[in-house]
Amino acid sequence: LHFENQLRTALEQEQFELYYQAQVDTEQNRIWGMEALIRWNHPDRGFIGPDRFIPIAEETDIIHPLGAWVIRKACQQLARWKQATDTPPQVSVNLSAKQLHSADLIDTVHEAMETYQIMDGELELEITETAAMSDPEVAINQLSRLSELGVSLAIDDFGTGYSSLAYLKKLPINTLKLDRTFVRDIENDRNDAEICMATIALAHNLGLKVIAEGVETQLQRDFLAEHSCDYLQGYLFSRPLPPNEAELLLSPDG
Ligand code: G
Ligand code: G
Ligand code: MN
Ligand code: NA
Repeated sequence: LHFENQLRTALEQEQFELYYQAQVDTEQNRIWGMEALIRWNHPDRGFIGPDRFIPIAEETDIIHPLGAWVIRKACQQLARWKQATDTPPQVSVNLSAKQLHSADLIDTVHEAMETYQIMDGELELEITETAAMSDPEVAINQLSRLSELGVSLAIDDFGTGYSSLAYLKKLPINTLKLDRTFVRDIENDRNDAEICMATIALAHNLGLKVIAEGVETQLQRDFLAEHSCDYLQGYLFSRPLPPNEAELLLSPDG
């Protein structure tokens, strides 16, 4: 309960911040997207990562106001980058399962897009396989409505859940995010390499783009480039950065 109250206070006092991690185009090596990743700048304890408070926010329903704050903040940042740079990225936002199944989600996204003049394809929402699989009818309905708003949709942590191909085909998604556990040992583990290749082929056959997560080495990059992975994300390119530092990456000489 103590922690729950602290989360509420944190939201009121704007103790949360969005960091941004670059997603680069594999061929051109240019920034194509920025993933928003939340941090809690706690007055006593310093920065706290989302793994430590998102699950509690979900259990306590704080995820609804918190998630809405993330969506608005990311759209505000995107509007700023559209003004400040010639080559603005798309911005992607992580959604929790509870948010995806919430009746307010569509209005929240719609309002933020109107307020900040966000156009088709400029905002992407990431949902995990597990979130997309729980209560599929609701999920399909919500995703379709988001898609109609012009939001791009990505399946996060792909390969770690249980989504079937038959089901995936029904979803109006644009992108698969290949989970970083498969990328990590791509050079040494034959099975992981096969999974990466198969996922890329599967995605392309379904008309989807692929982003590989957790790319840390040049060898991983080369393997993924050779196997036509569309986009890459990971420490090799950039860590998650505060907005002003992320913006420096967006300028042509940055
Ligand atoms: O940034 P980091 O690697 O510590 O993120 C850890 C986890 O927290 C990831 O699974 C990421 O998807 C999740 N996460 C980061 N920001 C958000 C957010 O704004 N909302 C939700 N629901 N999850 C987030
Ligand atoms: O589940 P999701 O993909 O949203 O998680 C994003 C998380 O992955 C963030 O916490 C981010 O800090 C972390 N991350 C991003 N790039 C790398 C990387 O190259 N290696 C590792 N180990 N983690 C990464
Ligand atoms: Mn993500
Ligand atoms: Na992920």
